[in-house]
Amino acid sequence: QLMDWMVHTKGMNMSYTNHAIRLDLIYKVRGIEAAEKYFDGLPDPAKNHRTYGALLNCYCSSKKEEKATDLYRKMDELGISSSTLPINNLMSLYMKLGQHKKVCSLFEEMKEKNVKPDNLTCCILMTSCAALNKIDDVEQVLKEMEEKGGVLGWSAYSTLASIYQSAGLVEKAESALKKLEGLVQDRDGRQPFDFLMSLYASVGNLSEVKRVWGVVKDTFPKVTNTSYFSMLQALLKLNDADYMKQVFEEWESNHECYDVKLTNVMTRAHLKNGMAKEAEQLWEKAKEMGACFDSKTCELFLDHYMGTGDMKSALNWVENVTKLPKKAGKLDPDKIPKFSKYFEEQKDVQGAERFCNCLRALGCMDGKAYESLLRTYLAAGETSRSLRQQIKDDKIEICYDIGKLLKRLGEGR
Ligand SMILES: *[C@@H]1O[C@H](CO)[C@@H](O)[C@H](O)[C@H]1NC(C)=O
Ligand SMILES: *[C@@H]1O[C@H](CO)[C@@H](O)[C@H](O)[C@H]1NC(C)=O
Ligand SMILES: *[C@@H]1O[C@H](CO)[C@@H](O)[C@H](O)[C@H]1NC(C)=O
Ligand SMILES: *[C@@H]1O[C@H](CO)[C@@H](O)[C@H](O)[C@H]1NC(C)=O
Ligand SMILES: CC(=O)N[C@H]1CO[C@H](CO)[C@@H](O)[C@@H]1O
Repeated sequence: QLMDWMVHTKGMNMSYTNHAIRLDLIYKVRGIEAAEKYFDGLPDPAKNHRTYGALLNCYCSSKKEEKATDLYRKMDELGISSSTLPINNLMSLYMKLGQHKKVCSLFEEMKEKNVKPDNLTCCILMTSCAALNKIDDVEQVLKEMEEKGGVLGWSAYSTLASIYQSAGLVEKAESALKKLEGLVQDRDGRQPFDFLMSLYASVGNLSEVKRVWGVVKDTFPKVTNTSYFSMLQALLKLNDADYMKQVFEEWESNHECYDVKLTNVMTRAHLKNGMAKEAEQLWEKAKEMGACFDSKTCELFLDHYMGTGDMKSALNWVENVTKLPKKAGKLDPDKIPKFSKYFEEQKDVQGAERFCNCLRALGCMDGKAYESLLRTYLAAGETSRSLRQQIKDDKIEICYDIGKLLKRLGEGR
């Protein structure tokens, strides 16, 4: 809107860079076709490496392989394809599409054209070689880049470490992590440390996770929730419940904004260790602090209780789902028959009614749910005067099966 105003209202001339930025914005806001149209409408001198590059980026982001490849060839003909950014973009597209051989041949092309690879080129290439199961080639790529000097930053070694870890090469992964840490500079911020904790956890090295956590606390005046999140996730991977608790409590007593994501990690840990009561207490405490569970929380508890067959506690969490904001409040449809069956078998009318109230609140009360509710009444030998009316109120058709069940319950017309 601001750019539209600059051009149409203020009559300002756009620089070529502005055209490229605008193209990118148009793509993000209005989609690929609008971006194409904008590009086609540009005056010839504005169709340069920047705007071509921006359009190529749109094609790559939306995974339009053919259009991206064609455009790149066109840029080649115009002699404007020889720079790192467009080639990285295309490589990244091929990598995402699993066309790893094409990534490698683009790299060859890059060398022929004398284009300088950067961190990202290196990460994409290594990932593609690893996907082709060619660890030797990964090392070769890295060696080539190292020899060029000054190209690689910490991110290349984080990719390398994660490749080694996936391949089960723990020692090599650890030595890549040492290299990573050596390359971290002040301006890189906290992110490399989050990677370090996560990767050390993946190779199972608790003492290094704790050491890096110490570095984070010494280096930064404030530990962010993101860092706490990385640390808790790392400890969850290593299954160190005691230390997790210590870290969580430290955050709980220092936090500025309550972040339910952290409480969810802690919940996951408790449930994994069969400590449902502790997990519930976390949320009672969160409630006192004015925080509320989210849909992830409900899913964690529901899966846990349904897995252990504790359907009464599971029902509590279905009730909690109904308290979520409208959009988030959803119940996995596969779960519904399991509840219905349970209440029928238990002849638990009260539970079945509570469950149906939830379905109603979530907008998924239907004929099937009523059939089960009626069967539960029958099994329990109970009846209710208002069932037929309630079905009507819910605007559910009294089909043959429901009619039959109502009759057996002695509910006449
Ligand atoms: C835009 O460019 C045209 C032609 O180069 C020029 O006449 C005009 O004054 C410029 N307008 C502004 C607002 O710079
Ligand atoms: C990317 O490479 C440059 C050197 O070209 C390096 O200074 C920088 O730290 C690297 N970035 C990352 C995230 O590794
Ligand atoms: C963890 O890493 C440190 C430092 O690299 C190493 O000395 C130690 O043996 C490693 N521990 C495990 C359990 O792998
Ligand atoms: C950290 O907190 C902020 C604001 O409270 C939130 O937007 C962000 O998603 C949180 N980060 C993590 C990793 O949970
Ligand atoms: C954390 C939380 O609010 N849990 C509630 C889930 O629902 C049951 C039953 O409605 C309540 O007792 C819990 O307090």
